[in-house]
Amino acid sequence: MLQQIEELISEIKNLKASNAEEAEALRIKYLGRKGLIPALFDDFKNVPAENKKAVGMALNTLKNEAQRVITELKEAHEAGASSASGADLTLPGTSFPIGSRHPLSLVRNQIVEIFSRLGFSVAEGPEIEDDWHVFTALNFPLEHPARDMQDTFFITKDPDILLRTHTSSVQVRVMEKTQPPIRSIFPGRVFRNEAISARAHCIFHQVEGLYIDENVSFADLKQTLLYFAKEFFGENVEIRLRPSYFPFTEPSAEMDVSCSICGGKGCGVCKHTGWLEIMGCGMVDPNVLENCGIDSKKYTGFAFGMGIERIAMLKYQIKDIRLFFENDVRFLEQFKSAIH
Ligand code: 2NL
Repeated sequence: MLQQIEELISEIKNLKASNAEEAEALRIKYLGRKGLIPALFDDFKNVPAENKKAVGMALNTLKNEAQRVITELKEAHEAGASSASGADLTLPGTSFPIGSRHPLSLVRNQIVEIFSRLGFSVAEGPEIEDDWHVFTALNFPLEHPARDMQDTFFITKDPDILLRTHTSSVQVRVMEKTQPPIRSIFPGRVFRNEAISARAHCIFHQVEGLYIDENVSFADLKQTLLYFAKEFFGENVEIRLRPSYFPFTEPSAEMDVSCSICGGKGCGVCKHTGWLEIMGCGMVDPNVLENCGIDSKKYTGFAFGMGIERIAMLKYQIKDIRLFFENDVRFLEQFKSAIH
């Protein structure tokens, strides 16, 4: 009987089943109520006393081995293509919705990318500023209306501490730290104490730029901004500069681009002028250079500033600035983009 048990053990070790039904048939054959192994257990009573220990141990090994092998065969088939619940586990999973960049980030990144090709680096600075960096160094006279509480957010009783109203404060910090040549752009969030409407918001974003070196001229300003306009709005865009005024530049100008909607013929978007205003610019006032420790006899420079919201509204034809700050996914989803 011992020999018979040994043969069964090696037979069981080599069992194969190609599906769950075959595995179940094997279970019935070896372990079922009328199976081979229970039959051997029944014969156990006929084993002579002196052999009982050895045969008993062999029988237990046989039973354990049969249970292990047949359970493994069953589990292998249950974990296959069709599970116990009948679900097809080879189907692709449910995909998560992919997020998208905010339109202001897309436009800012595009502006930064265009100027980096011209060798401009990017600099950032604090949103909470002092009077010197936001106004005084930039040639704002003491009585200038921009300093008024109606236009600027002061966050403590101390009138020296305020939220920056433009990113020019970062340019002042860079000029104070570094001698020319300076060629940088300054993207960032700015704050103005304004009533919120479809066209204005108390928080918005700017990109300003600054180029200071020996012999920088108004022609350099014009050529740089023309390059930017063509890269951003397309090769066929035209620009025009209109005289303007800023405390920190002299001379100063506003730059318009030909309306991309009507191609300059006149439409609702450009208010039938054919032109869209996109930024302010000018030659840095010598007083500003001196305030920041730069020799205005040796160096000249140009600067410019644009509102990112305004550019994004023109680019995507967005009619209400408040949409940028509501973060409604139905709005944000419209800017899914493969780049940036
Ligand atoms: C606008 C106009 C402008 C500047 C910003 C600047 C900065 C320094 C010195 C001189 Cl430190 N200028 N920035 C110059 C001209 C215009 O922005 O309409 N921005 C939205």
